[in-house]
Amino acid sequence: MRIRLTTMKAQPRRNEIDRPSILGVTLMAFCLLLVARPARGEEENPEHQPAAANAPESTKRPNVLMICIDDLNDWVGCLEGHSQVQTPNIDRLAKRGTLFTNAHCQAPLCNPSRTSLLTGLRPSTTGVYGLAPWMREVPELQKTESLPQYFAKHGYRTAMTGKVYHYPESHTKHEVQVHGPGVNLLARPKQPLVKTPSGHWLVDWGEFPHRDEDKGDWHVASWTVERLQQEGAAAAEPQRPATQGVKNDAEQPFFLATGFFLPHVPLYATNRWFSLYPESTLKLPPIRRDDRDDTPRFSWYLHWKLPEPRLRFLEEKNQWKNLTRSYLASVSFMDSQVGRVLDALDESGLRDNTLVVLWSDHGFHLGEKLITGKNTLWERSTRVPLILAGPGVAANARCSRPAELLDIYPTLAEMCGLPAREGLEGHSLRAQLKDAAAPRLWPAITTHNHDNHAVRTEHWRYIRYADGSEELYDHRKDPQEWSNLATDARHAERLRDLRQWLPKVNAKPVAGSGGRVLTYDDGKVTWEGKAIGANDSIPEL
Ligand SMILES: [Ca+2]
Repeated sequence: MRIRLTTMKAQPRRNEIDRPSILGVTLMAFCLLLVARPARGEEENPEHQPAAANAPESTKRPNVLMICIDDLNDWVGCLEGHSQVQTPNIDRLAKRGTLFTNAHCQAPLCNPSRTSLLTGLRPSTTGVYGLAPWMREVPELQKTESLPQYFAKHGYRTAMTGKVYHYPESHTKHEVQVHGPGVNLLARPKQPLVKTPSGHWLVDWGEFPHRDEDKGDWHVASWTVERLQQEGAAAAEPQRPATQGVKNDAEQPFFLATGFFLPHVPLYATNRWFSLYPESTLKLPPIRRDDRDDTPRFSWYLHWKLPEPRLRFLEEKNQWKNLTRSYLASVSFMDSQVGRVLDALDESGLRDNTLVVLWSDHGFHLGEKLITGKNTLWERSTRVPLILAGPGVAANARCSRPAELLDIYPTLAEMCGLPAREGLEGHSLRAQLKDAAAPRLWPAITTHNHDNHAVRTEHWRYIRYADGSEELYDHRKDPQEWSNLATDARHAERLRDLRQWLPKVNAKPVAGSGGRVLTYDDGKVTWEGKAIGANDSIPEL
């Protein structure tokens, strides 16, 4: 048993989820091998895995519609991250599929998160931690088959629009066969609505009169809707000539990725969306003023100086409610665009043979832990919506097992009957898509910059920073992660267990790294190329 477990990608053998004995762990692992792993002979010899071996019940390979969202935390109705948020469309997708309620990003920042999801590799393996570089500039990643490329290799027709990768079409032209419109904010006020300390043009929010039809995400949704209409028409009309890569060919299903930019800043929305969240009854996220008293100083280094302001600025300038409303309004607008896409899928007649996956690249703080933005290893930055629906997926199911965005690549490949791709670091969620209660061995691991990691199990979050400082939170008693238990001797054994999950590979930042890059070498901390002294005061705004 030990030998077999050791062959499982050298992951730690022990799982602390319910503090089981070694025997319990062994049994659990054995069950997992039965449930989730192919027989040993098949595992070691890819020749024994025909393309259709894991195909869904239908012999036809499903289409894939991947809906990607930027900076959306768990403020969606079905995840209950904010009691007032209105996202009827994401909620209806969750109802007709499986919602992962404990899903986490691999990095709390766009470029490393998306690079990880699309290559199937951890940030600690790629060495991509910052907003730069573009992944194809990294020699080791130049030939890596990305998720859409792998689908194209196996006969899928691939297309994307909006923000799927962090980089624009000038960089991504070899990633898919057909490109729709990229990221474009379009409707913007002439002057910023809020004067923030950084003055960064993206960091702005507020109600601003414009037409929803003039927003970039509207255009992205429109292109996707049109594409789905064309696919539906082609499927209904076998003799129709192929245009723009759209054709009726059962051997060539489509892989269509559509990426929404909101609720990424700037958070501009019209009165229609603001009026959903009246200021008089608005609930602000719960915070504790002393929350950072028991977090290591190193936790501040992860977001030492961001364009996103601290809570203190929001309070001093009376902007906390406005930012919260702007975020909620933008979430609801974005949700309405998801709704247009889902409606088009329903109307295309392709719904029953299309696997839909919806994810966000990371979360977002709105005052929690005294900051706004991302770039932390806490729940608010790492927890994301992850929903799958369609053929082979249980409907109206909620899975609380830890899941990673990294799991999307192997999951989609398996659900579509593609051969298992070697070298992926995630694990297929197929067992949980059939039965949300199916056991799962692995925790979710989030990494921010070199050698800072969070390990999330069903009930615990463990954080270890590069200088060795640690945090531990019990989610059954402390869902806001207010009380750091890492120094409590009663948890020593749990900490030992959790440390075993930390990635064994910790690549240094690749050449060309930039944009929110933190390094820690020989006790010296450097943020974006500038040294931070051990006694430097923490930036307050
Ligand atoms: Ca605290």
